[in-house]
Amino acid sequence: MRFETDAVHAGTRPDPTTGAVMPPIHPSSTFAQDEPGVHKGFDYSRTNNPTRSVLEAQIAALEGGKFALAFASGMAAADAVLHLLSRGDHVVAGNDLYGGTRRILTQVYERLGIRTTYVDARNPNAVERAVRPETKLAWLESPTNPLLRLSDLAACAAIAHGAGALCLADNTFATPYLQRPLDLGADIVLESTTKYLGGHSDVVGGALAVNDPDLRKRLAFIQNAVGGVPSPFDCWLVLRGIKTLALRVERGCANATALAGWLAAHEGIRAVHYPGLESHPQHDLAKRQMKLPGAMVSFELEGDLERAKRFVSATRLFTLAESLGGVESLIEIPALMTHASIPADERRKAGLPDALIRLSVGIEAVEDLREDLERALAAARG
Ligand code: P1T
Repeated sequence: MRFETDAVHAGTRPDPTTGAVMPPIHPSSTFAQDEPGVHKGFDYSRTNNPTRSVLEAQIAALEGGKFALAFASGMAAADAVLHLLSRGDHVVAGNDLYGGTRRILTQVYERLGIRTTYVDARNPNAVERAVRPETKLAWLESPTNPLLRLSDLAACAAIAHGAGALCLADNTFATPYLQRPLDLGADIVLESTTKYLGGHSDVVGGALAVNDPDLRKRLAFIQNAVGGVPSPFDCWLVLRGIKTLALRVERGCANATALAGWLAAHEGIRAVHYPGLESHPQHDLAKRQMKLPGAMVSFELEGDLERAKRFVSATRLFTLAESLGGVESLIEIPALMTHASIPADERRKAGLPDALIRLSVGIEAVEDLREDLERALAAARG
């Protein structure tokens, strides 16, 4: 089936006992067994749960993967992948990543003897140069958070495989509607389902999608052994969100395209980062790799950090908040909020300006969003 149809139907069918059209929420923590070890496929909800199974089947279908596993957050999903590694193993990661991803790599796994080299992953050669004999994983975000840089996922996956390493693509900014990294050669796709898949800023969750049955088995072992699983109710919220994913992302992209173009032409704006703009250095790659350029935009105002702070505090429709991917528009300053856990010199090395402003463009009327930004620009100037 096509994506929009899968988003509504994959993994679900009317409940055989009641005819319920929507999948039931199964809060049961445990399941009756006929004899010890003989059951209907479920024994304990950390290991598996019927509502979670529906979500996992749904996400696997959307990513074009054979399997998916759901987690309590995007970071719990990331943690499960990093648990595949052992002391002495090495990771090559993009240098523009969600701050929490950088934090778990440097402040949790580095301490356990797993080293990460950060590279400008816009350039596949930089990924290749950083590979060592002990490299086991390439960790990419495309587009990146918050600078909206792209990685050529097919080229980077080929480099990782050449080195005997796995390639992970964090697909949170793109969503499976715009980009399917497994089709491009990635071994693991990570989604923070908190964002576009959930879509309504009312749930925290994460997911991994893979094709290789052995990799699925190893990750499912970690999922059960470590236990970072989502509640059945949270699974159901994500399932409900997914049904409208294509519609929401389509509208968010249209709004973001309009706002990015408008900002780029506006006086007092130093730079706009949006893969849909022809001025974006990787616009051609965006067209090749993504169905649409996404609904995240970042930009820099002329002036200092104080001016940027005045601006983000002056919007009324754009809520000043972390996170992204909900129906409502959000605004933030990554260096002070989502990426504050990255030391200032590391942020500078990665080219992340302190005064960068990030928008998560929602599905509201674009004229209202534009007027809100215009008003806030005037307020920040004054
Ligand atoms: O917040 P959580 O569901 O644990 O997901 C973590 C995560 C992973 N990957 C990317 C690309 C992300 O952007 C995030 C979370 N990001 C934010 C909260 C943010 O505002 O950028």
